[in-house]
Amino acid sequence: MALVFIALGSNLNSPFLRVSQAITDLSAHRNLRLDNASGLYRSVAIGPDKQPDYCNAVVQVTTALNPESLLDILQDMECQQGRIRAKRWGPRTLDLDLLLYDDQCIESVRLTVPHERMHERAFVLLPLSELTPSNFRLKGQSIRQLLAKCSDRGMVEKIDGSPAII
Ligand code: A4P
Ligand code: MG
Repeated sequence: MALVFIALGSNLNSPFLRVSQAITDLSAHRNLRLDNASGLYRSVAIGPDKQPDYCNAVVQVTTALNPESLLDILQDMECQQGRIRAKRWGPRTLDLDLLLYDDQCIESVRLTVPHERMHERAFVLLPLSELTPSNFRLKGQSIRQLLAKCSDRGMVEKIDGSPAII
């Protein structure tokens, strides 16, 4: 069994409902066990043009699936929620990224794990910090250290308004 972290993002067609529904769908999948889910975050979009704000979250899942099979499932779920891949970093109904798969480093045509940009994005690091132990390290650094260097640190807030504990 592998311990996996998945990032969820949406900024079209009721983003908060999209992300909540995706968490429900992940928990209902017979090949996945949802162990934990972060709260929901509102974040200013990083990317081209002016885009609506995102809803972001991270979940922790246990699975016997290999990384590529898991990616198949995530991409199916994105399609079911009506995602059309128009342009890179463009607005989307649902984006599901495989952040971490145990402590594996994967470089294949379809997959880069750990996710290439996760260490520099507060909209990933803040929800992830709810689920990881205090000794968690990425690229040798704690989430607090990584967040101090994030350009979007001030553009991410937890939905219930409570400050993220970090
Ligand atoms: N791929 C490679 N590695 C992975 C991985 N670890 N997990 C490949 C998932 N997919 C991975 O992805 C393009 C290809 O990446 C896939 O075919 C897969 O084989 P995509 O989802 O079609 O395209 P994308 O999401 O537009 O590209 P990318 O590079 O994944 O974008 P990011 O880095 O995920 O950024 N701003 C805010 N506030 N919140 C957001 O959630 N998200 C993005 C997307 C931009 N700005 C944002 C947010
Ligand atoms: Mg993606």
